[in-house]
Amino acid sequence: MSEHRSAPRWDALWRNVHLATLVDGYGELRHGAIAVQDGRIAWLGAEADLPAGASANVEHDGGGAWLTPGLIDCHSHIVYAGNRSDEFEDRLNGVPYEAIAQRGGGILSTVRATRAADEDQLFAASRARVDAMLAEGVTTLEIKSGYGLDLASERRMLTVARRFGERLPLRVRTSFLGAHALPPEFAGRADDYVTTLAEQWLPTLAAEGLVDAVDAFCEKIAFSPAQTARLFDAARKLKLPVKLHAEQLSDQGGAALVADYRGLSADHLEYLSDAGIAAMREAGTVAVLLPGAYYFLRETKLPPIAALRDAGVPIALSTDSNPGTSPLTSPLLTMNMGCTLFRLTPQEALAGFTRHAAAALGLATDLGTLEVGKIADFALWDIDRPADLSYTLGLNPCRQVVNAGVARAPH
Ligand code: DI6
Ligand code: FE
Repeated sequence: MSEHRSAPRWDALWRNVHLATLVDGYGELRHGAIAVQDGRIAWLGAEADLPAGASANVEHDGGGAWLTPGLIDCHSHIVYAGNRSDEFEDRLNGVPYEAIAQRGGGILSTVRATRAADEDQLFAASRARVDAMLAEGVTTLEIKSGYGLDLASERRMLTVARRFGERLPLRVRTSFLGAHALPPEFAGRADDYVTTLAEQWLPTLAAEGLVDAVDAFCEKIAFSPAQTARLFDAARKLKLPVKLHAEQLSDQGGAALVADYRGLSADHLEYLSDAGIAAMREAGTVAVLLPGAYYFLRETKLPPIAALRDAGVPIALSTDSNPGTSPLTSPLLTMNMGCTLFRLTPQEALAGFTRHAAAALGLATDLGTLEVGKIADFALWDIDRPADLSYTLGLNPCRQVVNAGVARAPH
């Protein structure tokens, strides 16, 4: 029998695009084409090298746009009710922070609003923020719990997060952040609270399929390394990956702790030590930098970016979208902040929202770069070169988004 290669017919094909594959640096491939079969990338290369007679059921003319992997926001607290613009305004009018805290402000005011919202209200309250992400090419979004702080409300937050993944063109990964703050019901009993999280709430919510990873806020004003370790032990028993809010306000050795558990990521990291960097490198733990919180808190201590870079620790960037310290829903503005505030290069900023963000969610085999076999999540941009994505403030050049091979308008 003679070998006969018929011309491929794919599900979908984009021609007339410049590809930034992010495989090696930007991985620029000008005048390219990319084909999709069964939701995954089946072929990519120069358009001139398309196999003879190649065609597709749906053919797109990219109009000379740049096509990147869909953006991945790997750290968000985007599901919550209410907001804290009142506190923001009061503080700028000179009301002391303590006075705001005394009247129940801060995280606990978001907890009250979130507890009071039912599922539909919570979904509606968060919808505009998620839509803003979708408009800027986000195809995968991590969403944390942590404003419920009782079992029913934590469950409701995670259920709403899942609902975003079901109802919108979005892949959602959830993280259980019960260890975000101490709820009033456990005042003065932090160890009991952690026991309740580790032995009851986490196993229950995990059994309900609501938890993809476990996170904690390891800080003087939150949970200690020993308490964090107890929670991580519970995660390990359930075979759930861990990540950590580490070294945001002080050096607690959190990065080394999460690296010890082969954690996916250590996030924030302004006060990260050399020992923490070494541990992360050793474990392959991703550094997730959050310039929005650095900006909004008017922090002055920079994360040790050069040392992370020198050590070869992968650096992801994320919005940290939350009502208290980063009311930010723009990946593109975050990339700009990564460059201006943290001196990342535009290439590092884009890798931080694609390749390394995928690794921070444990999804690197399927997402984050343009490679044959990976899921066909793309964003198309009307830009001259990839650096434009980090360069402008407030412009959104996203022209089309593709989720597993299915194209949609960004907004
Ligand atoms: N670090 C933060 O910056 C936010 N959570 C955390 O662990 C603050 C969240 C808030 O103030 O609502
Ligand atoms: Fe956070």
